[in-house]
Amino acid sequence: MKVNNAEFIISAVGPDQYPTDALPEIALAGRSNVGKSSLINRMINRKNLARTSSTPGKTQHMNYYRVNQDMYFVDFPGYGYAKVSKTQRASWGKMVEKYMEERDTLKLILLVVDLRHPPTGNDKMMFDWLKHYDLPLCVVATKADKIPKTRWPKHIKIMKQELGVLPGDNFIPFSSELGLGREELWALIEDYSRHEAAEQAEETLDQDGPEDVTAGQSPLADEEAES
Ligand SMILES: Nc1nc2c(ncn2[C@@H]2O[C@H](COP(=O)(O)OP(=O)(O)O)[C@@H](O)[C@H]2O)c(=O)[nH]1
Ligand SMILES: [Mg+2]
Repeated sequence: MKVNNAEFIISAVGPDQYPTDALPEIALAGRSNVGKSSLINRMINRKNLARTSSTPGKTQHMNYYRVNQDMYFVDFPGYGYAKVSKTQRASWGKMVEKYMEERDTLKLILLVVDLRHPPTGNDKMMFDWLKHYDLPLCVVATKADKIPKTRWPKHIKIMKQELGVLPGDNFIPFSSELGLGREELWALIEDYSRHEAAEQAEETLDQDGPEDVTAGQSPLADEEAES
């Protein structure tokens, strides 16, 4: 992907603020401070478009960044952020969950984890939840620059084992600092954006009518953000 242009679009607090132009969306999930904003910045090669901050999570918004006229990154404030009330976390969980289940334009979810450490309970819960709903997923293990490359295999093995990543699941070691994994991740994103778009076009043709947004019910809304 050649990034000619990237811009911040909106900090959405609810579905009525999501863009309506139907461009593919790539969402990032992961705990606060794991490196989601940095990953977006690296993908678009801008130092500070997606705000990186060590005191995140005051507001619980979905930040939309558009790349060229091609797609959006959707940055969620991380889960497991302790300084919000239980009620806030629950309603946040529901918003994210609704988005993930119902958003037609969502093409791929990047579950961002820290390669240095085994996955947290929330990482595992998120992974299980995404798998359960069969959502298109790539685990991105970031901060890889913080461990020597000789130790990557060990860390990758532990991460995959503890999350339950299976052969054939998408898994990319990454470093926002050095740009490691960037090309591989772009290739995957482009692949998912195209592939799914083609499938949807077929479906629309088959149905010969307007698409319906199907509402799913999920029991996990209250638990997603627990830490
Ligand atoms: N060395 C290194 N530091 C990183 C990397 N990604 C993020 N960080 C640092 O980790 C902190 C949190 O990153 P941020 O992107 O704000 O995390 P977010 O809360 O998930 O959006 C910041 O200080 C970043 O500079 C990485 O790949 N390598
Ligand atoms: Mg962030």
